[in-house]
Amino acid sequence: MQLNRETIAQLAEHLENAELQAHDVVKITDAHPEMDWDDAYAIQEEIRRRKIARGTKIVGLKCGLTSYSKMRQMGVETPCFGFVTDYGCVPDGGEVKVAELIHPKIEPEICFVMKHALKGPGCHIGAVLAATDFIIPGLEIIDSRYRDFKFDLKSVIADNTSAARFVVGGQPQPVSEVDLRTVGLVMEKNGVPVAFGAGAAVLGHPAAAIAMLANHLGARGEEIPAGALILSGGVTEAVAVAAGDHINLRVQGMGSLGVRFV
Ligand code: 0L1
Ligand code: MG
Repeated sequence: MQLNRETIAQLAEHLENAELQAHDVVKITDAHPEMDWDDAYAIQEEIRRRKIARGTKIVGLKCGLTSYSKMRQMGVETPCFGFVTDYGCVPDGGEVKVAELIHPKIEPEICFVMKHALKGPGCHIGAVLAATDFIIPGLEIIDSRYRDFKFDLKSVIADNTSAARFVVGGQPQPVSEVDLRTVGLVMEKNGVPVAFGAGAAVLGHPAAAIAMLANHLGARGEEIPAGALILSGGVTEAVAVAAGDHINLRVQGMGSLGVRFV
C-alpha cells in the first residue's frame, strides 16, 4: 500500500460526500498518482465502514466491468468489485430521483442469490452454479462521482465502482433452467430497444464473474456469504438516463422489470 490510514479515511469521506450530496469530483489519482490497487479497495472498504456505522445495510455485492462492451467503453481489461446498499434498492416498477444522482446510466444484469457460501481461491463456474439458489434479472443504475466520467480503474474501485441504485425483478429461475451463456435480453428506453445482449457477454458466462469475485475475496481472507445477492455485471454498455425516462428490461424466460426516472 502507498497511502497512509489518514489519507485513505480522507479520500473515503471525500468520495462518500460526493455520492451523498450528488456533486462531482476530479478523479482521485490526479492528486495521488502513487495509489495502488490495495489502496483503492481500502478506500472502498472505508466507505463501506462509514455507511455501516451510520446504520446503512449492505444488501449485496457487485461485479463491474465484466462484459467486453463495458471494458471497451471504459478502456480497461480487468473487472472490479463493490457493494450495494439498502437505500440503493429500488422496487421493480419504482422511481429513481435523478436529483439525488449526478449523471446516471443504467445497465442490464443477471443477478445471483447464493444458497451456500463461496470461498476462493480456486472457485470456478461449477462451484458457483452448485452454490447458487436462483438467478434473477436486474438493472443497475451506476453514477460515477467523477466529473465528465474522467476516471481510471483505481479511482472507480475507490468510488465503490459507481454503485448508486439497483432493481431486481421479473421471474427468478434455478440455474438448471437457464443456459446463462445464450439467455438473451433487451433493454428498452421509453419503449425503444436501446441495448441487446446475451449472457455470454459477461466473461463468457455470468457465473465466471461470481467465481472471480469469490477468488478476489478469498485473496483477502473473505468469502461470499450464503444468501448474498450479487450483480454479475452489465451485459451491455450502460445507457444514459434523465428525468422522464422509463426503462424496461426483458430477459428470455425470466420476465421483465422496469424503473422510472423522475
Ligand atoms: O457496474 C459497473 O460495471 C461499474 C462501472 C464503473 C465505471 C462507470 O461508472 O461507468
Ligand atoms: Mg453494473
